[in-house]
Amino acid sequence: MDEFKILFAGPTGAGKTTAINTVSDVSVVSTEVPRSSLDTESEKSQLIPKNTVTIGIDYGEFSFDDNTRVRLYGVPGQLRFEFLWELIHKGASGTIILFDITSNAFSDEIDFFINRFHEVLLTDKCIIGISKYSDEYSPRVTELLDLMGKYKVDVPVIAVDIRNKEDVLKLLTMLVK
Ligand SMILES: Nc1nc2c(ncn2[C@@H]2O[C@H](COP(=O)(O)OP(=O)(O)OP(=O)(O)O)[C@@H](O)[C@H]2O)c(=O)[nH]1
Ligand SMILES: [Mg+2]
Repeated sequence: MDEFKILFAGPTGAGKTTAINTVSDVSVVSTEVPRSSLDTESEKSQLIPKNTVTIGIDYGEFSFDDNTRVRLYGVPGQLRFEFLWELIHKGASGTIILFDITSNAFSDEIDFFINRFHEVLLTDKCIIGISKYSDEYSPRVTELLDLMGKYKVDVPVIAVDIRNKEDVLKLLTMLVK
């Protein structure tokens, strides 16, 4: 049996929890709680902040076939849980960093995460996923690609609807095959 550990990282609201729920074959272990006053990041990034946030880890599994299983881990996007990121990244065979292209804090988010995950982006199998994409946001993709160039990061950047199983599987396939 080939087993892969895939980490979903990225800012709050990018879609990490949704992505894992979209593809998991097993019921997802989730640590969602109602948003609290501590969660100021959602207010900065989302016009209408989502109701719940992850405060622990998301865990799900997906089997491509009898011999290939992927274990999916999502971390909380908020900075007050940053200490969990390295811990959960340990032993990962691939990392997916998701960004919400519509976020009001997009520039700050890409800058922070490209730097925070710089070592991972240079050494691991990684993909950057763009959620909530529409053509009006194409200048933001250019901004991201420019930033990646500045930091010598060369990984695929893919627009996905993380609510769509085929889209999330496309990301997983690129990391495990
Ligand atoms: N309209 C729209 N909504 C989307 C799209 N992609 C994701 N969403 C929504 O965006 C939200 C993402 O929320 P989560 O999956 O909880 O985000 P998260 O990255 O886990 O956030 P934290 O746990 O707080 O770090 C969900 O409500 C999704 O349904 C899209 O393409 N269009
Ligand atoms: Mg989450």
